[in-house]
Amino acid sequence: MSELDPTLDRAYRTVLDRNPGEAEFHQAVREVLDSLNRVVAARPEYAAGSIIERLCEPERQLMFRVPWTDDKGNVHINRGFRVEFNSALGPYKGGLRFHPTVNLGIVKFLGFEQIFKNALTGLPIGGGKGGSDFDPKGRSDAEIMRFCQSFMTELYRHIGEYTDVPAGDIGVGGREIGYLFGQYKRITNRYESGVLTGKGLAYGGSQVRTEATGYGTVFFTREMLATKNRSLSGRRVIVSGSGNVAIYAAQKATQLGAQVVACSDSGGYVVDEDGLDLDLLKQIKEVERGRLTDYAAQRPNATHHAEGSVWSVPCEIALPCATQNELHAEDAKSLVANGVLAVAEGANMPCTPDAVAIFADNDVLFAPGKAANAGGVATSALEMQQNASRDSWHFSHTEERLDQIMIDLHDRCATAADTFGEPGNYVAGANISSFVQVADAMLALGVI
Ligand code: NDP
Ligand code: 2IT
Repeated sequence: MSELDPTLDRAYRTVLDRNPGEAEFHQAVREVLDSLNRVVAARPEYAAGSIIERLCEPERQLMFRVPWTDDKGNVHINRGFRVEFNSALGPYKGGLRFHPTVNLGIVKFLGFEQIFKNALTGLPIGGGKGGSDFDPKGRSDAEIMRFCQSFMTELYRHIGEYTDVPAGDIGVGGREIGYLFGQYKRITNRYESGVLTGKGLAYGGSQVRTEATGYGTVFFTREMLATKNRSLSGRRVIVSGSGNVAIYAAQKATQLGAQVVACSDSGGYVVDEDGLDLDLLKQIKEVERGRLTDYAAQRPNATHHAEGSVWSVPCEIALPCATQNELHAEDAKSLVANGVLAVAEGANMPCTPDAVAIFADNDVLFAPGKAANAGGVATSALEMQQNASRDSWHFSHTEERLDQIMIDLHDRCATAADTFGEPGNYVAGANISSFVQVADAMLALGVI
């Protein structure tokens, strides 16, 4: 952490005082403010307009009760959230997370990150996030449907294609978006395709949205490596997680000639020196909703490790794609000792600040999540574009659009880093470039 300029320091202290106990939110705010000393010095109008204070206070925060009945007739009460953080650039946009660890601080950290990520895409979307502490693990399809219907029965009044457009995140994929969209349509009596993204291809979804976050992370990694005249071909890669982002990061890395040798879930990790069998992984994770122990049982050369860290396995490219603060300083040290060249965050804030500092000190190429995983929300914006024009694009065209968005996004971060005297620092580049865009829009819109 650097010393903050007095304007930034004041704003940060207000965030700490006003949001007690929200450690992840504090961490996400601090990470952005740490990049902004030179920006606020160069642009005094930001301080004069209290832009930092305004940015750190969500425009609207919603919390609501979600009652639902399980298959045995027991009534459960979960908590639902939607934080509509900033709409300077467009309607609030960001995913819904269903996981027992979800609380207001988690949703605020994710919503805050989303403001800057969405700005980086170059597309007209503001930032928001939501979810619930509901645990989908082990629940039947009927229970998931009832939960989603109850969740939407409150959420529907707050969202809309011009207001707030949710999508998926941890625990929310195509199945959940289908149930949420169905309930929205039923309650409102409107076929408003653009109110949710990540929809199925049969009813207004976009090609490549399922693959987009993982693919985009690998496209960004390819661009970073290219600045050092390197490529992904022949590289040893590790992903963490084995959900939506991890699977499609592994798939694109494999398509570009890399060998993906390990992945993880909350029960441990597998190492498969033959390269992950992605058809098998998809079958287990997407269709059967099984565990990595099932994968290891079906691959003779794969080993499952219930203890320890996936980051102890040697690799040249590390793609953390599971959850926040999953890669610690000790992990970063072992990655560096094993010769890692590049780390790109497919997940949101998976590397702790100490880990990021270790990568920087050792000249490891490092892409922060708000840049590296922006391909998912960017393709959501392409889905909104297709819905608005009542059109649907082919896979290859949509993938080309995503690829170009990630190339431009990489260049935007690299250029901002150069301009502010930090060449190669993608953290600074991503934060500065997106902050300036959002701040200028906020100034233009007046004190609102
Ligand atoms: P999924 O639910 O599809 O998969 C999540 C994966 O991470 C699972 O393998 C899960 O293991 C693991 N995981 C989740 N929480 C924990 C935990 N607390 N400890 C250990 N492992 C955990 O989610 P996604 O792939 O969609 O999301 C992964 C990350 O990517 C998140 O940080 C998300 O915010 C981010 N992201 C997602 C985008 C998207 O479009 N989906 C876009 C941009 C970022 P298990 O099954 O055992 O729980
Ligand atoms: O963190 C993210 O960017 C997402 N979960 C995707 C958000 C979206 O609106 O597609």
